[in-house]
Amino acid sequence: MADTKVVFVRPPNLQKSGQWKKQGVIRCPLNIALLASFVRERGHYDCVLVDFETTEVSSVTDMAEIVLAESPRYICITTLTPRYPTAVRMAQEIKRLDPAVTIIVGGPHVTGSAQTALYDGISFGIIGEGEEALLELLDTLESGRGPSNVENLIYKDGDATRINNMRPYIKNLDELPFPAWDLMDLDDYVDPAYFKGRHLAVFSGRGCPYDCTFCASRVTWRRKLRLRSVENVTDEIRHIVNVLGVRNLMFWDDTFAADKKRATAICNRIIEEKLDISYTVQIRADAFSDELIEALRDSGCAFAAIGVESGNEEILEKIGKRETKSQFRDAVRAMKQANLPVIASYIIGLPGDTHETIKETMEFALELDADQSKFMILAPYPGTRVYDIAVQRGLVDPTSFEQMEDLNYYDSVAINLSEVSDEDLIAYQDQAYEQYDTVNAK
Ligand code: B12
Ligand code: SF4
Repeated sequence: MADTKVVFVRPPNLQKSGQWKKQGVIRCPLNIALLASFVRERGHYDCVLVDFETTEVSSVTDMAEIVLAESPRYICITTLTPRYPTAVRMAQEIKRLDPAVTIIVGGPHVTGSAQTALYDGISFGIIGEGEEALLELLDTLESGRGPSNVENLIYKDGDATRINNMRPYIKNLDELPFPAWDLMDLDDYVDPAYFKGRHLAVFSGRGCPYDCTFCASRVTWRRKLRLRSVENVTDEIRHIVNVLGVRNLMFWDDTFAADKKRATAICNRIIEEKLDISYTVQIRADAFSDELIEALRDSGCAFAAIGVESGNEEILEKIGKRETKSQFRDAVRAMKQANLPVIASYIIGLPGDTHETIKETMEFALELDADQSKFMILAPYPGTRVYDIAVQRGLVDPTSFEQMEDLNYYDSVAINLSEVSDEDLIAYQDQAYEQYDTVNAK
């Protein structure tokens, strides 16, 4: 299929705010780099990546023209909820300019709102894990067969949206090819707050067995945890350092130390092989041990991010966090003692949050005194349990572009499940950002 062009697109973040934007942070599009790599290796498709986070565009016509300049047969768009309206508008403009192309969408937003995701102009959606489903869809379409049997596919049948069965998850993640970083300019990906020079991302495992009510991990990964081997992860790091010349990395696992032994082993391999990298991880506070903290620090961990979420025990219980304030205290104390920088994140506006509980959260942040603290306003994303609460309360309009764009954590309240007004939630966030040294740690 070397002559069949597939263009992968990350729509821009057109949001008025966003902490990373204020700081000039651009993260790499790991998911489309993985998808492109997979269909290129297994299907020999000719793949191109267009990242509108790194390309200046002022209109959807600009975007459509840039994508169509690549002469694609298939256009694959990755989707986060706040960017979905732009993705749809771009898809419709592309179809207006070139009705012959096939537009496929996938990613957390489509997976969480499969029933409503297929707007005019979008031919197909893929839900859940994308690699095998996308390859099968492309192969099926290329061979002229109808795609209605492709697992994980969503498609239109007249006015109805059909959602096909889910395929099993990929058993052995070590078999995935490394991301197709050769398809992009690595100098574009910067984060001056954390790294000097460019940075890339690695995932060493998919999914999280926990079930926090606000978290969208369950939407795509269904609480199944799959881990790559220490060997395979180290191979990828070695490739990034030695072949791509990048030494700054972010591990984008939902929770890096889901298996403490494996996490420690990865750190020890980085040390043994003298890979000399600087990297970041997200870890549950209850996963830390002295051994892991030392291994993280000695292998170049620039910071470890923990989700504290609330300073009120009852709320912690209600959101299914399964961690207590004393566990957060212990973790932060141990990290500080070991000189491992820690970032703690908090959510304002959780279900049941009152002025008192929000103040408790802010006081707890002061008490923990992490190296950095960040405060997000609750955004119930499709497929999460807080989204179900919002649906039950009649607060969701699944086709409202305005609501999707406002599901953004910062400076906006799209759906309020707390006992506090929208204005007050935003005021608390502003106050928190004035009071604490904050940064977007995602
Ligand atoms: C890195 C990251 C970011 C980066 C880059 C994300 C990107 N893709 O561009 C940045 C900083 C930009 C970011 C921003 C946000 N993020 Co974010 N982010 C992540 C994180 C940590 C890793 C993403 C990743 O690469 N995962 C690994 C890949 C392999 O998984 P994946 O992206 O889901 O892709 C697979 C499938 O979804 C599918 N797929 C994906 N795209 C496509 C496209 C096609 C065509 C097909 C067929 C398949 C397909 O195939 C892939 C491989 O199997 C995830 C958590 C996580 N661990 O996944 C959150 C996550 C994706 N983010 C999330 C959120 C909420 C946000 C924000 C909305 C939050 C905010 N701060 O406002 C913002 C977006 C703001 C905006 N206005 O646009 C949610 C998603 C919720 C949602 N419905 O959108 C997640 C899941 C976190 C969570 N657990 O709740 N994020
Ligand atoms: S917030 Fe963290 S621990 Fe909770 S479900 Fe999401 S990834 Fe897992």
